[in-house]
Amino acid sequence: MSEGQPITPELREWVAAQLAAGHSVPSLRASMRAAGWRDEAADLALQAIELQSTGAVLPAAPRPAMPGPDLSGSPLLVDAGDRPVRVLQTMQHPRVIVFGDLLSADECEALIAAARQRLARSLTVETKTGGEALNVDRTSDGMFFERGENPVVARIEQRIAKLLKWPLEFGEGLQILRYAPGAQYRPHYDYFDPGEPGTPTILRRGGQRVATLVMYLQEPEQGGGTTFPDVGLEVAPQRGSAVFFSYDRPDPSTRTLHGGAPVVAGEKWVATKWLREREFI
Ligand code: PD2
Ligand code: ZN
Repeated sequence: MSEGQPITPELREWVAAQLAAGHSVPSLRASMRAAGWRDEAADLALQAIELQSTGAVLPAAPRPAMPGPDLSGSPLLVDAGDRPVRVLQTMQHPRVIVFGDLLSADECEALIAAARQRLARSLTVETKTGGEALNVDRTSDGMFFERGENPVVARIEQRIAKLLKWPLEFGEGLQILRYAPGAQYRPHYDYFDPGEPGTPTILRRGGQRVATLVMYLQEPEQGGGTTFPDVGLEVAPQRGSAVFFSYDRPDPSTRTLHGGAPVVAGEKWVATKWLREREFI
């Protein structure tokens, strides 16, 4: 069990009362999650209480601890439900996976067409205040789709959930970014800085970000790679491909510092899906 979430007598009583009232273990787990418990800690606490009181063992939560495909056996293709996706490159630390053939050319076009009229100069989430602000480190234009907003968005979100083995409901809406020549996204972390005063407000909705998937919708003629400066990695922005990376704690030790290199010629378009630790409503 994680530190700071001990099995108190009150918790034991609450669990006993809920079970006696006929509530299921999954519903208890959901309530504990809503109250800020991490799933793994909630499962361990529920299991410990159940074991102590009845000797029975609860079924483990089916969800793995972190998003990401099962790459045991080093498959070249991963089943993403409606489409096999290529595994082009992997790195352990930071955890980075480059996927090929994640999106069709038609899907890339459809996302760009639906986003184009709604672009505005990109804002970034301000952990100082919990709001959003213009950021000189990010010179792209962007917009957000609602989750499931149109059939193409919904289909791609289902594919991502299956590929990364992470519930669709734990994902933020898709973000679309367009980089004109000279535009870039300077190196940053995608998690919310725990030391900033606005972060607790942001975390109330879905908890921390734990992974990022950047999908390339249109490749520029030159520049625009996604860089990981700590490890000297640069991913080429090839249409239909994507780079996935995950971070199991909001800390630079994850080595997930990353940026969008300046576009030198042409226009780069991406779609970003951020995954949270809990349901993002
Ligand atoms: O467009 C990119 O390559 C990029 C780089 C870094 C996108 C993001 N971060 C992001 O959307 O967070
Ligand atoms: Zn980023």
